[in-house]
Amino acid sequence: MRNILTVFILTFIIIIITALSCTSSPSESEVVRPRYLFPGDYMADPAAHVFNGRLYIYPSHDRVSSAGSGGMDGGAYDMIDYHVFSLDDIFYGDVTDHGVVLSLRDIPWARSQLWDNDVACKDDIYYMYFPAKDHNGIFRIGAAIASRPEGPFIPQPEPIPGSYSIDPCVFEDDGNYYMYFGGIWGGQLQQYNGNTYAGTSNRPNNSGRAISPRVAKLSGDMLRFAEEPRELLITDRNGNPLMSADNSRRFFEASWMHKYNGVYYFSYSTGDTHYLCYATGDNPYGPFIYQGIILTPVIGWTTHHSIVEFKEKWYLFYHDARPSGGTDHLRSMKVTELTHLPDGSIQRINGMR
Ligand code: FUB
Repeated sequence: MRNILTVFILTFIIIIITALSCTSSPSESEVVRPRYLFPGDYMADPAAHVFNGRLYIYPSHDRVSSAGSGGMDGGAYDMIDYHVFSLDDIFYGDVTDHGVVLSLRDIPWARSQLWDNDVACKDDIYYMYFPAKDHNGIFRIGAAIASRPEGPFIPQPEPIPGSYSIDPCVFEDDGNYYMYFGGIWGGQLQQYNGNTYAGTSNRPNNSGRAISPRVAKLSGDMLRFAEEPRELLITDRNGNPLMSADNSRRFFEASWMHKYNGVYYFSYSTGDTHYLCYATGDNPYGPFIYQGIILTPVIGWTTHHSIVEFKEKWYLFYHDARPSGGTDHLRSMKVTELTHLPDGSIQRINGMR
């Protein structure tokens, strides 16, 4: 009797294991693991674009600095130049480092902290947009121009008039170019009422509506705002604006926009809760409805990304601080595949992989 029972239990376990292995997602060995793109140096905030059939990456260039070890103003993120990288095969191709393409010392209006940048192309001219603190310690956004995607980029003598805060991302739609920008805490967005500078607070008030990222259409010459920056509203599924205290969902920094099947996907970091998440809308200005998490927390405080289609597949470019042993301001850029599910949602990615 006991033998029959043992055989029965073993058979049952084998059936369950077989069923699970048939229905679960592919095993780790079948999925291409995320790739660290440039082990030779610390690069973060990778903005990826396809230009002339090749994939280009525009990251921040992290470095060891005596400027600070942390703190509320992000002083440890003390970057002084940008590199450009390019590649042709996401997981297995060589990654070309095109070297330094813009340096802080060549930007007359900027004093410190070259943070996340982005690049757009119009009429075969390449425009880099980047934040830096000016000589008064206020973040502004500058533009620099190149004739090739790999630079070098020549900076404009002044920041974009009316620009402020950090993390510009530029998205082209039907021949119009929109800049999304802003970041709270060290990114200074809480210091503005609308577009007006209103003080030096280090933290937003944790009550009321969450602070909104900003969006502005760019002028025909790509060097100015064609309109006053607008607030980009993110709501829950009932149309209620996300609140400041809702720090697992509200906007913190790291704006990115992509379009898939006619839907606009605005993605961003939640900062102190360390998620990359997304909200969808039916036009570039929104409103956007919060949908969920794209990437769970990575090693390191910041999380920042771009989403791009290349050779008919979609990818998430991001960073973590695993290679530096978890030093928050020494980050390494990575890439992994991103999946839009049939219902339009984005499959969640594990940040610890
Ligand atoms: O790289 C400096 C800052 O850290 C970026 O601007 C933020 O988005 C965060 O990643």
